[in-house]
Amino acid sequence: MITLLDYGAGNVRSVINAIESLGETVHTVRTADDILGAEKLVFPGVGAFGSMMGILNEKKYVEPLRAYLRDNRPFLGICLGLQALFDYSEEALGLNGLGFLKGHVKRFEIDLAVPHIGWNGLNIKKPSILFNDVKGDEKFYFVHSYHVVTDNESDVLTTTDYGYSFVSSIQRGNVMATQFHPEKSGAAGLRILKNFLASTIAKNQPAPSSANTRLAKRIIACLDVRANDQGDLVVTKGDRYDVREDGQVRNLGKPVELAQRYYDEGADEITFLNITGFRDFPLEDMPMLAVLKQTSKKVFVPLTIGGGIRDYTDKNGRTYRALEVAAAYFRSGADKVSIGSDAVLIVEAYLKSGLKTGQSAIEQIARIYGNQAVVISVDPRRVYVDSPDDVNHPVIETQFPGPNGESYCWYQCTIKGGREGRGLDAITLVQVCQELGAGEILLNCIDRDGTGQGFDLELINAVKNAVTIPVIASSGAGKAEHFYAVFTATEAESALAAGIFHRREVPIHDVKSFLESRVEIRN
Ligand code: 1PR
Repeated sequence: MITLLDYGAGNVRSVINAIESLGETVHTVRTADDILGAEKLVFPGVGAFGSMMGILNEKKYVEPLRAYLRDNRPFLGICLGLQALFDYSEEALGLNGLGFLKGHVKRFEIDLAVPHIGWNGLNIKKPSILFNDVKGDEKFYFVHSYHVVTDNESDVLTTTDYGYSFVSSIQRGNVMATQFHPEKSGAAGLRILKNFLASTIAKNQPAPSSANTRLAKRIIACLDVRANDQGDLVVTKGDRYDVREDGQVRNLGKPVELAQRYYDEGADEITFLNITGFRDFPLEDMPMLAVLKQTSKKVFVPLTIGGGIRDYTDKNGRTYRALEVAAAYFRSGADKVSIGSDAVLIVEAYLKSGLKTGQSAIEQIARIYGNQAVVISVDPRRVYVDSPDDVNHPVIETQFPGPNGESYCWYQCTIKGGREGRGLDAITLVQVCQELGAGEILLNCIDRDGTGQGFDLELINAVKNAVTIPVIASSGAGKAEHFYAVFTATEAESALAAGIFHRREVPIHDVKSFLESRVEIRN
């Protein structure tokens, strides 16, 4: 029996699912006594350091945790569960951590995108049961803006390179903790978890390596989901956002089955977009939550879900907050949520008032679940102009002139799945969203969606240059070479595709084989 410390924020469902998939049962901590009585304790901290310590203090878990750790009893911390072991964090100055290990938690100070999101390697510094039968060249999933700085080098189990070398896991006696997420790291991560659950001595250890580790470019499979005219929830796919063919919603498969297939085929991440979320409120449209729950039982890579994250009042007058929708998604197994239409409205309101209210969906979700959990899904379309002076928006000079030979364009934001164009441009949108606390940009492009003509590299470069958070390039992938182009002609951290995977035109494996010797990827 494994005891799991769930302090109520973020996606602990994935950790439970991963442990259960290994044949163990999980008991969730309800009282401080559960901590003291645990045989093996897993602490999957998610979200923000301040809110985590606030809740641990409020629930009076801090002293039992310290006692448990002092007694050298088996402990596995994950992500914030590692950071919590230290004295304090720059993320929430003035709040004490558990102080079991001397040192602190510091924000990345690098020229690369922060958060550090994606699959990176480990430099193993000492033997550990965690590494039994691990080869050593596997990549593991990270998602964090802060890392630990320890006073005791002897506690360092692994380091990882991102701008500089940072501590990616520690071990002191039976207390172990990783910055990466084993529960989201596919087969390699499950191996680490299994070792924690079952191993008592270190054996079959990987050879030590001192080469720098490298963050992989991610290949993301996207499933646009909606009910078809018969009422079945299906994966569909648009052509420039039009998902109907001969009047019917295209049906490309069942969401859970397809997600499982992409996991098996090596997708680094899976995104579900509930594309009618703007009119069918997700908390009334429960099938999406069921899809997430089922998927997260079998798919051990990060899951993002978007669609319908906004405040909403139902016909009985009950008002739901966007935060509640996000919370329901996280509880069902999502690691990140993506906000589309509402982000545009939030930015418009911000630009009008010049005030950060702290109440927008972006700010609220980032505060509780951490910036890395908030993705902004942008649905822009090109608007061509003859001259940069024609509009009051950032304009690019394009190699692909407009229908009347215009050689400039700006990118207009849309809402409601491209149905409504707004006066806001995509560059301003992403900048303000970053300012409000978004952690990643999912950059679609209506002009390229479903066309197979390749990503809009001009758009991606313009957005990437405007923000410091990671950008997912989306829309237009038609062949493996398009992924190579996006990873070499732009600084995008990941690329997403839908149609070519659904129709089996270019399987994920072919994309990865093509990239393998050219771009850092996860095998
Ligand atoms: O506005 O917060 O409720 O979120 C709705 C979400 O649904 C948004 O993220 C929006 O992008 C998405 N969405 C709405 N309508 C459509 C549609 O297609 N009619 N899909 C839609 C957006 C774009 C990508 C697609 C890529 C790759 N689809 O998801 O997967 O373009 O496709 P490709 O590789 O086949 O070219 P809210």
